[in-house]
Amino acid sequence: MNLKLTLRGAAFALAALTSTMLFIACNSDDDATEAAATEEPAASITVTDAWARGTMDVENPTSAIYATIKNNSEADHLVSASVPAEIAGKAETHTTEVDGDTMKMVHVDGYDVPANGELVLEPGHNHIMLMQIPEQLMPGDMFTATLHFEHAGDVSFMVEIRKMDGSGGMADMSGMDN
Ligand SMILES: [Cu+2]
Repeated sequence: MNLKLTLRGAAFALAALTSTMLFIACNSDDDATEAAATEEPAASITVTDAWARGTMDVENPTSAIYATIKNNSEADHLVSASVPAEIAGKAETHTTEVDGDTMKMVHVDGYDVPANGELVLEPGHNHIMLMQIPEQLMPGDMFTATLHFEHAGDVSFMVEIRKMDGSGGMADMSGMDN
């Protein structure tokens, strides 16, 4: 009898938990849609020349997003970035530091974007690091990424996957070993 009660209690708790989770999921979806709809007309931030390194034939692939971010408003801060789960499980704001004669990447707390200025994400400097990549990123493919700004909110844009050296074609794979 005790067991029956416990099972019923557990089932009830599970049902309650499931409905709470559904509610949260729906709620955050709505928020995202609203934010995108209200943020877009202002266009205080524009993202151009966005590309990511292809990962062809690499074990434990990583990649990075590079782009030019123009700010047509007051000073802002790029807080974080996100990409679809099928592209990468993790997107981090990184910079590259020179340590003696080696270069290393460090996770930074986002980047300042000057008023009416620009922030350039480029190889060897600031970049959005992509990790936990489930499938190789093939040059020529595209995906949508979103940058989260302190003031401008969410800005989504298309990212083109290119070869390691940033060119578009697939013939030259000479950049693979760095
Ligand atoms: Cu990195």
